[in-house]
Amino acid sequence: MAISIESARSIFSGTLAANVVPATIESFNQLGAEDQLALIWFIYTEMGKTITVAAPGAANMILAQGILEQIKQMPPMAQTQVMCDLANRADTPICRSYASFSMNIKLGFWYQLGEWMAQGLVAPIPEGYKLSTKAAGVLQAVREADSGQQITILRNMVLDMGFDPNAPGSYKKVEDPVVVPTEMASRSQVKIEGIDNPTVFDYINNMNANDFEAAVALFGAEGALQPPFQKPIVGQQAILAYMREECQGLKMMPERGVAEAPDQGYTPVKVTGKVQTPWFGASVGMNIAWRFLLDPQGKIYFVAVDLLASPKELLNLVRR
Ligand code: 45D
Repeated sequence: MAISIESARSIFSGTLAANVVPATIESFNQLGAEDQLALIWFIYTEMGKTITVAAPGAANMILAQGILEQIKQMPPMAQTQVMCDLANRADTPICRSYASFSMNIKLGFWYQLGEWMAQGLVAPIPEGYKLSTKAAGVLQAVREADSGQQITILRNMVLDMGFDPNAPGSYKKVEDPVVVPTEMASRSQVKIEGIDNPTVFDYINNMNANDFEAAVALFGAEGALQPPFQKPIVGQQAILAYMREECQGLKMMPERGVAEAPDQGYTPVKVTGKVQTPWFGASVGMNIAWRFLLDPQGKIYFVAVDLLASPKELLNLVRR
């Protein structure tokens, strides 16, 4: 069979991803806005007892500052309305602005509102708010997930809010400032048990150095990157834009892997290990698999990044 991005997606098909994430998001989307906000509040405060979220860098937040101040000045009822609008994806100027923010600005925006809610400067979730039965079920599912899965669920809940960024008349997307890569002399070099493939090492080491241009240069012209629970992003330019938004400050700690014999010149490589996000640092290690398919020139034709179902999956290097 000819090799395609579609066929590449099923290499190492025995890899078990954390399906609790999309399943929880789907149930969450069926809840009313107030239930959604209260649920996120409960998840966030429960998580906060064991893991701490880092304050976002001030430079990134300048873009959201105007709207945050505007919300802070509002009477409590209006503040609650803004938050419900965001959850309802209503067509309002604030919801349009929110949709134009990068992922990190969206997260930082809610981080600030959460701080202000705790301090009583923004309308809190009413004391004793009772979740609907359905929302309580979602909360229970989140409790049973591991911390890497919990923060992914939270992130996806936040990313989906605001007004449809693809609707006509939407505001131009605001990009994060481009980060300067770590200088060569201070870069870390990972070791991966069972792997000696230079492309794989270069990929991880460049990502850890925030050198996204170098990382993207490892992909073939038609290469693709598939993030957890998403469709592949195809082509170097699209991958670079994605990395600049989503990969700043990630710490990738691959542990082990396996390289299979090439099929029609294409080599499947699976690597498993942990990834940390700057938002939670070392307090949350996400269990991750990278499923690479390298082309005959050793370029990345395809790589899927999976959030794993359990730590047991870190040891699953079977082809199937
Ligand atoms: O609504 O190799 C309140 C790729 C209540 C790239 C609130 C990758 C009301 C290639 C609490 C105020 C990127 C794919 C809300 C690798 C309310 C590659 C606030 C993987 C919303 C390895 C909520 C990277 C708040 C990975 C403040 C897997 C929520 C990265 C904050 C994963 C949530 C990163 C935060 C993740 C979540 C980061 C800060 C999952 C951050 C999650």
